[in-house]
Amino acid sequence: MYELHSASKGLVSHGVTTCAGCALELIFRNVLDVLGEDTIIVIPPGCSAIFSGYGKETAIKIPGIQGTLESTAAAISGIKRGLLAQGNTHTTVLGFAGDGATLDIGLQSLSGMVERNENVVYVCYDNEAYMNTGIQGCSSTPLWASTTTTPSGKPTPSKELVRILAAHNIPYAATASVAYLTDLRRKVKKAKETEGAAVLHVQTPCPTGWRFDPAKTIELARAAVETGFWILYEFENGKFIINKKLKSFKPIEAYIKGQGRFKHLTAEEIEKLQAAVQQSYERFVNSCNAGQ
Ligand SMILES: Cc1ncc(C[n+]2csc(CCOP(=O)(O)OP(=O)(O)O)c2C)c(N)n1
Ligand code: SF4
Ligand SMILES: [Mg+2]
Repeated sequence: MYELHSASKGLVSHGVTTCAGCALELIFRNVLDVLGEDTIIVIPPGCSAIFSGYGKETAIKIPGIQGTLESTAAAISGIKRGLLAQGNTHTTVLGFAGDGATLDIGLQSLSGMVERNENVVYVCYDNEAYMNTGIQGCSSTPLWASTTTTPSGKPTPSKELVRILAAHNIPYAATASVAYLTDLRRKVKKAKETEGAAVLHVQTPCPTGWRFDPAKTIELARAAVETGFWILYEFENGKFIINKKLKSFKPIEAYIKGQGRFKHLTAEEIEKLQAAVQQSYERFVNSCNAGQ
């Protein structure tokens, strides 16, 4: 177990605007706690922007701006270059963006940031849809999950951010989960210490969009890992490292039951989903073993 550092305990205020049970708050607090107050943050539109505040009010006690949905990676690159031009090599520049802002609308900007190997930290909190604007499906929405634009289930699987970035030969990228906070904090520290671009992809259970009991956030995040639905891994020095290898898979029901977005699935579809999740996990492990 760990405690938030007393020195930075106050970087996020106590009253915040997320829905009850939202994993975003936990991620925000832990990321800022590890990075510390010598950090500048850029946030695009989305739930994190509402979290960070509006008008003259803010929940975050570090300098930052709200940018556009497509340009977080470009904005943090520019801020970092500006600081370096002033001789400031110590300030961490952080992009904190949703999945729509990262995997869809901001992917081009992120690709450029990694290709240039900017010395910044980018965290994608992934609640698996455009939540802030009404739960529209996006490329991170999982196979067969229901959203307002895919009411009978999304017909395609989600993109794999870390693997896309590995194809850019990024110095450091990793997935993380709120059910494994020690692991998440270790990865944030590593990202901060990386010379060059570092990106974290954090699954972010969203009680409102996924339609589950807000008391179950951590339980659900853990079930995502134990069923093979969300794989905890890192890409470093050109190699993948799986942080939590599964000896057996928990039945997928442990993850999807209790989530309204999957409740339309028949028993046969649940079986197919189980098979798809396992296949995808095994393909990933095999590709790691083959050093790909
Ligand atoms: C180019 C552009 N298209 C659409 C919007 C409207 N918009 C604002 S927030 C948002 C949702 C962003 O989704 P995501 O990045 O996943 O964050 P979340 O709301 O899920 O936290 C959208 C579509 C916008 N601001 N800019
Ligand atoms: S919609 Fe989801 S991600 Fe957004 S604040 Fe509510 S619970 Fe959190
Ligand atoms: Mg989202």
